Amino acid sequence: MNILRRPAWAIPEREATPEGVFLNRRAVLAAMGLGAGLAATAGFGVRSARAATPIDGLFPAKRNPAFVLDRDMTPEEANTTYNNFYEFGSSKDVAGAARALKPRPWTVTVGGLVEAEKTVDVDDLIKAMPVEERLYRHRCVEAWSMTVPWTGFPLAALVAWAKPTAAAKYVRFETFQDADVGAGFGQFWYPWPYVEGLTMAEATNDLAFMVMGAYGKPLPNVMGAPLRLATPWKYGFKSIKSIVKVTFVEERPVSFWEQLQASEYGFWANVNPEVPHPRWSQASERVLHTGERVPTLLFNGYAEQVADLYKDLGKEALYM
Ligand SMILES: Nc1nc2c(c(=O)[nH]1)N[C@H]1C(S)=C(S)[C@@H](COP(=O)(O)O)O[C@H]1N2
Ligand SMILES: [Mo]
Repeated sequence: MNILRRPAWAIPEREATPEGVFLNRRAVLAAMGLGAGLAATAGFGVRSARAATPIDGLFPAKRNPAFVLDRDMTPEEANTTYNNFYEFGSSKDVAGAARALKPRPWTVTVGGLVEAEKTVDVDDLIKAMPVEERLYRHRCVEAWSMTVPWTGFPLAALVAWAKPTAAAKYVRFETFQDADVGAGFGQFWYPWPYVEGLTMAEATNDLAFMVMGAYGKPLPNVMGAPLRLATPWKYGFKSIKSIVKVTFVEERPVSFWEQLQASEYGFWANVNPEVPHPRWSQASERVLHTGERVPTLLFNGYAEQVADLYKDLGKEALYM
């Protein structure tokens, strides 16, 4: 059994889900030199609800040891049953509705102020990138938090691949929009599609991470399959899910939440315990699953990596 490279955050055997069983079987087959595709066709009792994907072979990715956490990993079960994904409704219980999302085949268009616009299959894009695993904190603006083992690649690598021109000042991200897939699109007062943006300096900071997996396998729909962003020093709404477009632009993008309520949700949205939301304190947060209350940290604990990005922007509303 020692060929099962069980990651440290893995749940105890007795709590293993069918997916966990599937993952371990694939690890065995991989160790034997057999691919996941062969496993599926050879009838090795694949009981997972999750369909095989062209990126299954990238898991488990090597963990980047630079990212260590001060708290336990949020159990996967907790993470996939309490989500914000307004395309599927405004409750936290959207995992069932998100099954309607078809994350493959999926294309991503990378364009705007670039040498040449490219529309690529998401898996071809992922396979061209330096994939690794990182343990990140995540702080929702609603004052709850979680910790996640993400698999992905630095956004900086995507930026380099896109070859933006000198005129590019911001990166704008857009989520899919399809009223046949998500009931949320019927809520006409929301400014669909979901849009987010970063400055070029933020996008090329090492912390900005494009995510295609979590808990050692491809992203579940409800967490933003097949490709999302993770900007852990900012409030969670910046971490846009199910991305179809990445556009390099000169003008600052107006994000989904900013369009909806600019007095409460700004462009920068950096975590700061000393700057309250207009309707609640941001001084502490409720840890998902444990329910524990812990103090919130400046830049969600990532000040060392990102504080410099903001040192000359004093007049901006950096923390909302
Ligand atoms: N497209 C899209 N992206 C989104 C959201 C959303 O509703 N739609 N919610 C955001 C918010 S508020 C949070 S806290 C995180 C939640 O990510 P999770 O469900 O993986 O925990 O996704 C962010 N990205
Ligand atoms: Mo959030």
